[in-house]
Amino acid sequence: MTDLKQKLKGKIDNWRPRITKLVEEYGDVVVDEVTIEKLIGGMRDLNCLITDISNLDPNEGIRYRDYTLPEVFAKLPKPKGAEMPYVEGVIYLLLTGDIPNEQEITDFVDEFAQRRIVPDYVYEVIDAFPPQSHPMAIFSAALLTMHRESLFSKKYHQGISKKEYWDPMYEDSLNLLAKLPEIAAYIYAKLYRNGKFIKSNPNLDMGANFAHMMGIPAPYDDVSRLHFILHADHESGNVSAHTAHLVGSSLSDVYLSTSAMINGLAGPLHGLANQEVLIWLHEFVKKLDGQEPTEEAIREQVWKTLKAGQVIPGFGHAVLRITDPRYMIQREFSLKHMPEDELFKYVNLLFKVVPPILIEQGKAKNPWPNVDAQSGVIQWHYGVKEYDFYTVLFGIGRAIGISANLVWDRALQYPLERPKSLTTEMLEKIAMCKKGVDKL
Ligand code: NMX
Ligand code: MLT
Repeated sequence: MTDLKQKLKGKIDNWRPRITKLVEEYGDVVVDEVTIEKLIGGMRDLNCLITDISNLDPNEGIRYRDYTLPEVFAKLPKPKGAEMPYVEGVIYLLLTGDIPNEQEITDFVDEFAQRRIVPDYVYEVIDAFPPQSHPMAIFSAALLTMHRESLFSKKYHQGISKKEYWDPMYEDSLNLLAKLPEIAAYIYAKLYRNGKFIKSNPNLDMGANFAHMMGIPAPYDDVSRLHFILHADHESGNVSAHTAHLVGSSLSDVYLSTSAMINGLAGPLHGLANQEVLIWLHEFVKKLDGQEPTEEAIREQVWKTLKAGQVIPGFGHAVLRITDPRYMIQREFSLKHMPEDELFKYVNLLFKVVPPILIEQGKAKNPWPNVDAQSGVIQWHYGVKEYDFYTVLFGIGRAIGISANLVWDRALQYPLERPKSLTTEMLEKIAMCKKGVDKL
């Protein structure tokens, strides 16, 4: 057993009695109320999930294992000469709750690189997709195909004890995560580079290796590290994380669960918003036809979008009530590395102009930008101009949090997720009864 796995085992053994105690001694404690508004309104603000991997405070932003993002970036070890930490460090952190020391990260980076080889049939499946396919559909299918590699599935059918589920789940998770950059870079090469795929380099860390396979020089290695770390987790209620947890709760393996989460991430209200931001921006740039963007012109375009009944992509959030700290970190990176970028100038103006308009319109509960308002522009700057690929990059990052959750879900033996549903008539009857009226 590796040191990391041994450490994880110790943490799991210590954690299990806490969950048992909560259920056995405090199982009847009421945590939240289910109102009709919450039920019909997409369960917004309903406290009904459990995870220890990350937590989202509406007024602070995400914490990974209790570390704010600035703390994560300051504390995680970095490759020599790099501005951004090892992505492998955030995998370690989310799994164990610990910041790895130099020896631990070196061992883990080596172990991780050994897991990166992708079976040939995955490339064949990718090649079989028609060229017009969206990369998220290809990505999801590629992960689904690898279900046959699952150690968890194999052990389950051999009759492994429930207490041991987490172990093959952990192996599957690392095996899958290590292959994601390779699969994504291959999809990119197939769709946009006439199939010219650059083979991976096992001597590089995950971020540097991805930049190498994309054929983009430094600082794209740091851009990749930044991107994957920022997108790793956002507690458990977002569509991608919740999907993976739900699918995994039926004891589907990491491959099936991660493929499913990619499908949820591919919606325009969730991860696809990073692509939508670039589409929106480019329509506007085209309209201006070479003129410098002004606040007035942007205001007009924002109102036009809103009056057409559409959303402003990259703004608003279901939980956050401040500017997303992930936006701010990317903004600081952009101010440092690409302040003169044409599109960044637009993004800068949107940051100033959109929130007051959304406040004036009075609908969005959060008028501030989220992570997707900034991420695509950085990719664009460094040469990844095919914006339908951006959500694949989000997916690589998000798979990190997903798999840490799946390992711990199995370790703590969380059961099949199966809430009860009601009909409209039942809700009407409940409303009449609680309000003491005969008719609604
Ligand atoms: N532009 C215009 N209207 C908005 C926006 C926006 N950016 N954000 C919210 N609203 C509207 C929303 O459509 C709703 O309208 P209606 O009452 O007509 O249905 C109203 O404001 C209230 O919505 P909220 O309660 O503020 O937001 P909700 O929790 O339902 O949804 C989002 C959250 C993120 C789906 C929403 O803010 C949105 O559609 N944003 C644009 C898309 C986007 O950037 N998504 C990415 C989110 C981050 N991620 O990576 O997943
Ligand atoms: C995410 O990172 O998943 C998004 O910000 C959406 C969310 O948290 O609801």
